[in-house]
Amino acid sequence: MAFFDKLFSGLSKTRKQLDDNLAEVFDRDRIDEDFYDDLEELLILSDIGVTATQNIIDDLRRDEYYEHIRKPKALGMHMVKKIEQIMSTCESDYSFEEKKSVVLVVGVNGVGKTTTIGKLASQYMARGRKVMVAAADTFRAAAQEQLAVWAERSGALLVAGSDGQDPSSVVYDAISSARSKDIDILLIDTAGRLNNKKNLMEELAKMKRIIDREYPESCKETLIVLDGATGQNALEQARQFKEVTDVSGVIITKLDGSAKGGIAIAIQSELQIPVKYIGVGEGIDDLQKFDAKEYVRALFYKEVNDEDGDKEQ
Ligand SMILES: Nc1nc2c(ncn2[C@@H]2O[C@H](COP(=O)(O)OP(=O)(O)OP(=O)(O)O)[C@@H](O)[C@H]2O)c(=O)[nH]1
Ligand SMILES: [Mg+2]
Repeated sequence: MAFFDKLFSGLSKTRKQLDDNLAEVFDRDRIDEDFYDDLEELLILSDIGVTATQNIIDDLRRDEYYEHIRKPKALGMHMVKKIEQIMSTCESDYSFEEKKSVVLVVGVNGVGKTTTIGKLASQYMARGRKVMVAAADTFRAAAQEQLAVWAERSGALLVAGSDGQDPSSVVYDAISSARSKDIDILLIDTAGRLNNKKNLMEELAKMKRIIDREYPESCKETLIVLDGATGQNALEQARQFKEVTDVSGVIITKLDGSAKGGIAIAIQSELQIPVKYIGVGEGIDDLQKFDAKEYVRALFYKEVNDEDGDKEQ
């Protein structure tokens, strides 16, 4: 199945709940307080979140007034366009891919960090970049092996620590190896769980310090991986990681399952961190750069394809 089709079917639950009801609201003949109330409720239910919803509604009220939008349908199309704009990434969001960079991949356990690193490594290798992956998840015994499999599959070099080794020392070793081997992109896999959350966060901060100290001239990227099926929890996780470290991008995985599709919008508007990649499955090609246009098309199918909104019937 093509990437878009997986995304489209993964978001079907959200779309059914959101899009069908939106169609009813946008089909009304006037814009009034009921219209805004109902729209607000629908957006919040789809996991777009209170803050993002509030921003969207405020924007719509302003644009209705200043741009003299009179028809609910026109305002609906306007809303979708706005969301697409909010979600659009810039080219510079991916500039690290073309430089010498260190990418720290963080997130709670089970969200898909190791798998995502494997997919990224494969894709960068296929584009001719020299890639190294570092297994700084020394907490879980199987973690190193799992990354080793991906390294083998992608052809990326692997630096692994021993079980229980200080993760920061693995990072240290990986950086010196990456520098001596002229590696382009170093991807660092981290543990999703330590004995407690405080340790996890402290460990991350320490790894960041090592990267800054040992490889100051590199382009530094911290990507947080979030499971798209966990809705508002994912937002909360992103918030917590953002408190302790500069997160430069978000990766939302598992958008092929019964994902709560609005969560990407919530994260972008509440935390102002761009969603850079999305995952829609376990295969190498099931990770792609986030495409705001496709995402919006998958989520608001009826609003976007008003004339031929029959794909789902
Ligand atoms: N359906 C689906 N499954 C995924 C996706 N990404 C990862 N997974 C699966 O999610 C499970 C957990 O993935 P891991 O990569 O091991 O997650 P992790 O964050 O490294 O987990 P820890 O190392 O325990 O913290 C695996 O079974 C993956 O195959 C995705 O986009 N879609
Ligand atoms: Mg892992």
